[in-house]
Amino acid sequence: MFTKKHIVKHILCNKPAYPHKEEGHAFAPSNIALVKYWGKRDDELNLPLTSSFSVTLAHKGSETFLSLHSGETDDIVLNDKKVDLTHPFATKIIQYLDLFREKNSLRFHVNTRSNIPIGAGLASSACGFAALVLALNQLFSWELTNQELSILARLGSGSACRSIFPGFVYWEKGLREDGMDSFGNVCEPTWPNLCIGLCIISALEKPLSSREAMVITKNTSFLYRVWPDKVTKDLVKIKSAIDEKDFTLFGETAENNALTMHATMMASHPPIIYSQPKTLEMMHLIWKLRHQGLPLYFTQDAGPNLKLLFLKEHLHDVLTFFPEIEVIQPFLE
Ligand code: 2P0
Repeated sequence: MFTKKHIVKHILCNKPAYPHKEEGHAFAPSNIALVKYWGKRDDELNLPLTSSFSVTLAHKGSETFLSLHSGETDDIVLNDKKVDLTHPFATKIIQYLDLFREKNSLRFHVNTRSNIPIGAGLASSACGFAALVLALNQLFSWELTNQELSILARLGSGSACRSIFPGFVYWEKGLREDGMDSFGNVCEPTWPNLCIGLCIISALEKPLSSREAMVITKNTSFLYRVWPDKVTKDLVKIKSAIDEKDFTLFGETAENNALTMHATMMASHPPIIYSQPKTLEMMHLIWKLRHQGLPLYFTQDAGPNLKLLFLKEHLHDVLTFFPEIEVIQPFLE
């Protein structure tokens, strides 16, 4: 049984234990899964039961400044406000930083700015941990490979291993017990006219974390037994859709994968439903517009918000019906 500390020690052997610089500074974008990660084979190391596939969101994400701090405790600032160290946002960061200070008592000042809502199913922990590990790499001058950075980010939050890379990213589930073969990889080709529309229905923090919801789903949902097979098939379809630039296959695969994940959650005990009435209203509008000929699809993560999927030539039409969305072009920025 491997712990996070074993993995950190293994990756950082012969690397500097003290910072060489005054400050580490990094930005990491958020990512949206098109074929979802839902359920783990190892809860300690965030090793997934299935591989997954995502698209990275260019400029939407977290920027982190990291320096040493002379106080007794870490000091954590989020969007210019000091965070109470007992708040879950802070405890997660402190526990993660503990992995990197075994033989010394370094304390850190962590200053993070995020341009996405925190804990609202917009992958804030993915970009947060990716930015933190990139900032650590800079501060300590470790010069780690992207593969090593991806593995370290995964120890903070599974989906963070995909946020180390731009564009389409495939997270290989890996087979090893130590998870050294479970990390993100960039997937070619790109899709320059792909657009993602962030449709924020609620930016409030979700009542049940993805981490808890995954465990409940895996342990209690009758439908979970078919989920890994569904993911395997959808991974083949999404890659083929991208290779062939078949947007119908792309949208149908992503939307159906998200709905299957939510159906699997709904069949849990207790049931898990992240959607709100407005989420369903939006889905019906999307289906109606599609029926009328607009190639528009959605995906949904562990929250009520939808991410619209469409091509740039339909931007004007999409904005007519969804004027409030924020549009991201992952391959142009
Ligand atoms: C994903 N999600 O593939 C899926 C789809 C949400 C829905 O990965 O416990 O914060 O830190 O590994 O990565 C969100 O879960 O969970 C997530 P942990 P994480 O994007």
